[in-house]
Amino acid sequence: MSILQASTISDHAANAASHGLRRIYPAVKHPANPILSSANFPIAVHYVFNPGAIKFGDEYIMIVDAALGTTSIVFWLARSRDGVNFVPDPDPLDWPENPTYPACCVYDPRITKFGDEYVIMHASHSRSYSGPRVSVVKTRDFKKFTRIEQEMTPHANRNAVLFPEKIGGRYVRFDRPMETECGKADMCVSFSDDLSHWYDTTVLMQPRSGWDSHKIGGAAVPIRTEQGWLAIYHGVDNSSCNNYIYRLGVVLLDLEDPTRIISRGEMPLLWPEHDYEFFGRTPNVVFCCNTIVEPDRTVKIYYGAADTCIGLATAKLDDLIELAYSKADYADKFFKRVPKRS
Ligand code: BMA
Repeated sequence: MSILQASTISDHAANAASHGLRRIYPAVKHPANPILSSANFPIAVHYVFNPGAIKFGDEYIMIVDAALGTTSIVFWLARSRDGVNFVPDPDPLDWPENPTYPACCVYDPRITKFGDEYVIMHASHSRSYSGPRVSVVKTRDFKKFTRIEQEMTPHANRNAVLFPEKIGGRYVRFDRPMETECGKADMCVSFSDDLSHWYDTTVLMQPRSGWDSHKIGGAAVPIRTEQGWLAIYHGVDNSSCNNYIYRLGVVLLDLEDPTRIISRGEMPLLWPEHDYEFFGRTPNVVFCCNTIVEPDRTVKIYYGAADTCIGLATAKLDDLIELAYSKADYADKFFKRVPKRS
């Protein structure tokens, strides 16, 4: 075997596990990856990625970004009995129109179960406004979807992720208002009384040096744990000379005050390692919209790979909590030896 054949090298988590380093690399990518790609679809879909995912009845369902030949993205539902083998429905979802913000592209759906309903927050682009905005839709059955009108904001915004319960009597979400599409962007927390008007937007985290140095944003719906809200977020690194690299990491937040960080892991959770994550519509991307927590505290992390296909990784919830306390030990030891320029 040639060491240059990246796709034949097992992923870091699997290698690390065999060396007893599971704590640093807690997520293991599924051997069947990519578990869903455009070839599985009944019509010519070019790319499928960034799925919202949830358990509904006795099925696992994903709502995926499906990029058609016209380059616009539609939402398409795929179903599975085992969480690994997914079959797309015959047609895309019947998504409700937005009269006040007519969308020409929708993407990155995050599904939150809230009581008997499912609330889906996603990004939309409209020809009438510059930059994306957050759209919100609800459903009870994943057949009929109803729009929840949003107050129009001056800034573009996306990566909205609704918490699964009210905190202090208010709805809470992560979001990411942006002044420019490609500038640095912070991950924020906003509040609402009605899911339509969002206020008290507070910067939760900013990019820092390393794997999340350029832009950061919410990824999956936060998980309530005894230690705090465990949130997976994405970080963009622009240190590569010709590209961005998208990775995932974790942060632990106060259960009563989600604007308070208990600990932000310095080590990333998931990053591109394989051909299906390196090559595609957008190279070097892993991007997550939802996880599913199983009764045995295994977390299924569904993720878009290179904006082209869909992967699955699993991790133990307790290892993710531990990752929130991880330190970049080697970098700290190495770089502190380098004297500062006076
Ligand atoms: C983000 C979003 C995602 C996409 C990622 C990488 O800004 O647009 O939908 O997966 O970029 O291209």
